[in-house]
Amino acid sequence: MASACSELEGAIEILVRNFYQYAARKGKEDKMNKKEFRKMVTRELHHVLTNTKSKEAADVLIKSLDADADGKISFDEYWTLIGEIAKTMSQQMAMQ
Ligand SMILES: [Ca+2]
Ligand SMILES: [Ca+2]
Repeated sequence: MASACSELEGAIEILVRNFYQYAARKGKEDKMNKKEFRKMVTRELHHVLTNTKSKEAADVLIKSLDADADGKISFDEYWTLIGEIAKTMSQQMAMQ
């Protein structure tokens, strides 16, 4: 895939890989528990999200994303966060 991969395809792959990289650390490999999610947010999203080091802020974020209320972040729920971040970036670009 590598050589035939466009920049956009590579970017999508990174987004997908990023989820599994953190989700696979403990327990269910296809779900991020609170700890895994906090680690991901702190390490990967500290430029676009505020308060990433705050446990409380992360818990609020998890609650707002956790559509099925199982206390864990599935890939779909993670994708909602990516979509929200992308939307914010798009609005910022439109204003420039
Ligand atoms: Ca997990
Ligand atoms: Ca969930």
